[in-house]
Amino acid sequence: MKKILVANRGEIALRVMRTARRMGIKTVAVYSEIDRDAPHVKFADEAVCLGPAPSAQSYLLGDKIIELAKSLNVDGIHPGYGFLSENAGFSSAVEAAGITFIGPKPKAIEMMGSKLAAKEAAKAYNIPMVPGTDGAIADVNAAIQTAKLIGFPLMIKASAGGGGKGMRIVEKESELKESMERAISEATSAFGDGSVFIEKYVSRPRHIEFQVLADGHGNVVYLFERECSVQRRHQKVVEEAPSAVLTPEIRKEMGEAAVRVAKSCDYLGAGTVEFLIDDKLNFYFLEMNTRLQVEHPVTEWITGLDLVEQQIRIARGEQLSFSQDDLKINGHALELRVYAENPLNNFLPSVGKLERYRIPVGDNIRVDDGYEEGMDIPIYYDPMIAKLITYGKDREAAIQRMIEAIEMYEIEGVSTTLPFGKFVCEQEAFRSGNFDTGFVQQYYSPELLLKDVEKEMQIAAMVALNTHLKHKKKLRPIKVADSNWKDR
Ligand code: MV4
Repeated sequence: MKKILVANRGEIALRVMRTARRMGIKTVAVYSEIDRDAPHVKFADEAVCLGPAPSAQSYLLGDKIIELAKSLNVDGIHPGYGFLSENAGFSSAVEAAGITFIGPKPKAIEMMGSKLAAKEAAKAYNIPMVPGTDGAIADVNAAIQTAKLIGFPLMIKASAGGGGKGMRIVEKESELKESMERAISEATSAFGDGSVFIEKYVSRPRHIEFQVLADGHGNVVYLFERECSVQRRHQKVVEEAPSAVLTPEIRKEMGEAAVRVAKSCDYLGAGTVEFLIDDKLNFYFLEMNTRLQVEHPVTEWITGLDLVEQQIRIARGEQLSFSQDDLKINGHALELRVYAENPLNNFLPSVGKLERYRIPVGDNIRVDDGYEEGMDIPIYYDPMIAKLITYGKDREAAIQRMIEAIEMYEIEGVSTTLPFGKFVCEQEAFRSGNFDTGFVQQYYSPELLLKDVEKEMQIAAMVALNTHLKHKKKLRPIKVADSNWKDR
């Protein structure tokens, strides 16, 4: 593989190209008109404009990207995350054009894109799943029968949904009919597929996902877990590896289940198997994400592996160069997603210009970003500015380093989730490790954050006043009589 096209933008495009360059592979960037001066465009060996800013006219134009790749003699296409990354049609068109798709085969993407197909495949591999219906339920009467078996509360989920889209909780039988009808009609309009199914509702679960790697020679390993329970409306905010609650025994059980999920769809490359885990540490397979995930750096830090390098090696047909027994967890890593959003105003996107932008530097700090000082954060894409990742010998040290790194990070011109990240790191519930997906709802309020911010502003004002008073003494103006300046 001599030349790779990265079909993405921002931090992930840059991150993929850095590894490619290190491996001696040439890079091609694609970009929209608004990203003309973006770092990923400047970094690449070659760059081609796709079209206007809206993704439907640029980053989602799969056929145009493939045509470009052919004309530039590209050997492989890396899709990053989002955009075309989990589009089976794209992956299959790439391969049909004689180019390597750096990711799984279309069949696996398609299977795991359907929650029902995923559960069906997993069933044969002895993977724990939440009790519920085996197939789609269309009929309210069938739903009532199922509900009687599994009990309330329950969840209706869209088969084509995922990441929290197309889900609803049903507390009691009287709500079931209307919820079913709504879920089906929503799924039909949102995904063009009205299939829904029912599961028992697991209350206040933790969200723990396992990273897997599968090569084309039958080797599949797990690179341990990421704890992603600190979420806001299904948007992850803080992720960490390893989880504070897994015992070595449960970790092994879950990891081996994740490997079986990968085998059930003949997986290739880097993938993530999501589990729900309840307060008794029972775990249930939820879904598999067939892409490199935003939060992959925490796994890289605790395993010492470069996941993009692994993806490229696997795509080139190489065997994994290590086995499960070679893999060990080393230390603890934390990631904060730095969004251009205002945590004091309902996390509304705060787009605008990065008037000042200075990243924290030092040991045990990694920043993956795709912006520079002076750039605008466009309204057209995800408002994530950067990922701030810290490392420590243990969880406590990683959290402490995160707080220090947040304090060193200077961003002016837009509001960000940096103060929110610090707030999370300082909560007793977070520090103890004893939290679940209800964390943000339970502990966060803009009023509490405002108190923090005001306290800091007061301290800053006091420091400024103190400095001023100290200097005032030294800078007392000299008497006019001592001056050499003469009035004329
Ligand atoms: C659930 C659940 C409780 N019970 N399924 C949300 C994202 C999607 N991947 C699945 N999700 C959930 N499925 C059952 N049977 C609770 C959630 C859920 C959740 C899961 C992970 C992370 C955050 C969450 C927030 C609310 C609900």
